[in-house]
Amino acid sequence: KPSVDRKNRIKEPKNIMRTVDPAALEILEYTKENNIITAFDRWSAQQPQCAFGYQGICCRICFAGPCRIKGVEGPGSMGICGARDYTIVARNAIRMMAGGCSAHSDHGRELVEVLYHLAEGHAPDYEVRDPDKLRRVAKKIGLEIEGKSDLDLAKEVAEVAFEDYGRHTSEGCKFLKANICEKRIKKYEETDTMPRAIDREVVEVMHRTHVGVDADPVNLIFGGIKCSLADVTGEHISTDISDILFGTPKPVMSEANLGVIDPDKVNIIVHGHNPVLSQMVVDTARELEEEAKAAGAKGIGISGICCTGNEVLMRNGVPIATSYMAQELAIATGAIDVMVVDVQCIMPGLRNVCECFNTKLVTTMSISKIPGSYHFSFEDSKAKKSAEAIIRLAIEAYKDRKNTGRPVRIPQFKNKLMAGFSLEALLDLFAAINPDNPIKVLTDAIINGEIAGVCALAGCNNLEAVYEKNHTEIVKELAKNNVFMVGTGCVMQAAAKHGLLNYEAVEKYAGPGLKRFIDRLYEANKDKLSDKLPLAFHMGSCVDNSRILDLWTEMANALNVDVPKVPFVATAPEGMSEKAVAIGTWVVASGIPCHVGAMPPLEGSNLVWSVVTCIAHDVFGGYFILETDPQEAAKKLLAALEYRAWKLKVHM
Ligand code: XCC
Repeated sequence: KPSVDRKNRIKEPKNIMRTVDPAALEILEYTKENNIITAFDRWSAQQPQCAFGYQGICCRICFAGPCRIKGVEGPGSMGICGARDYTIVARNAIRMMAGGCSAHSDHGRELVEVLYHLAEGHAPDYEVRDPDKLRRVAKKIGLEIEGKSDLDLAKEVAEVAFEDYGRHTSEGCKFLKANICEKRIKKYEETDTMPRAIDREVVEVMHRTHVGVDADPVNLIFGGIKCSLADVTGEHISTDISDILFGTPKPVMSEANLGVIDPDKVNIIVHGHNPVLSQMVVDTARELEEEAKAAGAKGIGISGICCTGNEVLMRNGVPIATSYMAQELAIATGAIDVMVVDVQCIMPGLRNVCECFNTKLVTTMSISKIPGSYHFSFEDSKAKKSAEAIIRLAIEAYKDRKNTGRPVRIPQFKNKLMAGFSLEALLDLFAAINPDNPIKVLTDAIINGEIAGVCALAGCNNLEAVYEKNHTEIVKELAKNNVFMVGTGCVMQAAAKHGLLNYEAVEKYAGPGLKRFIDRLYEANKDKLSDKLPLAFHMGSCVDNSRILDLWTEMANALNVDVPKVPFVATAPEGMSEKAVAIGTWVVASGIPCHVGAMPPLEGSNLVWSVVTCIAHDVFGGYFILETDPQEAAKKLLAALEYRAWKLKVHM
């Protein structure tokens, strides 16, 4: 069991500043003085949180309840229907997986629709920016590519992706099977966890968790694993089609933290997840730069929050304003004219903060509206027009901000970063050393002991931990111990904000082997890089965890082993969302040890706890490490890597 001290956690004083981010601390002081309520205050107000919910033993699936599990014996130890703790915990957990799968995959569906509409001539503002990627993806999913135009091929790729959402036969999702190794395909077929179609697996989870259906916790969890593998299918579709439409990322320099905001620019924050919107805003802003200048501004300043921020960082070097938990604090700088949002991780609490500073909050998706905000419907047939309207709204808001002389406060904290490491970009770096077998550069470095292995950094912010403390401590500890790190999502925004995505961090924190490895990579590539390489390699948004799956698949194939033998681990130091639950589950089902640093609601059932932390290992080779102490977590991740690397060398 992890070192969770729940009693201490809930006794923490109300005014505690729960972050190590100096910019957030500065703004939190201001919001406190001015009674502006943010997530940090709401977190305190929620304490102590309901212990039943916290442990996953509150059942609200039917309204005969809510039922809570009290004790281990007698009628109170079961729900009204007789459901035991293990059934309730497992049902709640797999419903979270279905929620995560829905979010990632519906985001993917939007992209498939844009690609399809583009091929049909109905999305004139979009184009195929990476035809090579289109051809690589088409080939991988089994399409004939010779003699076909980009648009014809785009339509065929979109059609296969649509099938992955709604196939009625059981051969398995093509975007999954095309990207995993043979042994994993066999494993999923044997364990009946190969997803048939994305929508189908979500529906099946909702069905089997309905009152009076599946009560077997192991059977429930296997259903959740199948749905989580549907989740990674949707993520892969999202990544592949984003690259086709907007370009496959290459190394790019930028900056992160609230200091990137320039009060003399028309400031727009893009927030949410879908590049269909954010990329269009970025492209259109370039064209409307003169209008902003005519209004007296230095230009248009776009910065990003959450994963849509990561999308435009990766492809355009758009700076990161902050990560999920500090989204309201960015508004409280007073310098943001418009925040434009699409889907996921957008706090409804933003609206009140925007009101305090006259920031225009603009929603764009019909499924994601916030009372009191502006809504500009964003359809792919008129995407550019909507983007123009949003930018002109920002220019008007800027004029108003300057005319009224509203004060701004921008904490002077920002750090340089290098991002843009798609799998293609990473392999390209390796290819400069070994053009015939690029991935061998990485696997050889592990076998000869130069680096300890690879760790994927992923996931959100959760105030259960001190904001961004787990992220930064784990990165530093793994670096010291020569772990090569790749990552996605808000953890990489945290790393960037704290100066961990640049070469200075290599000099400061990398162990000798890791430093030698990163230096060697740089030396072989310095002609094409504008700066030295970073301590950790930013691979994109959360759907781009699919790039990380591709990385361990490449490594497993190069080593001629199944994934559970690859010295590869993952961590979500401050996991929070349903999407994180789905990701963690397919990571484990891939055969990777996966640490989570904020406690998921599983503690109410010893049986489920042992399934996810132990039995999963026997079946899939991966398992969860649930550990809230970042130093302990780093030790456990390092031990897992050491064991795998040792075994690998013994069998070489
Ligand atoms: Fe949301 Fe993707 Fe989590 Fe950040 S990492 S809090 S899910 S934005 Ni995806």
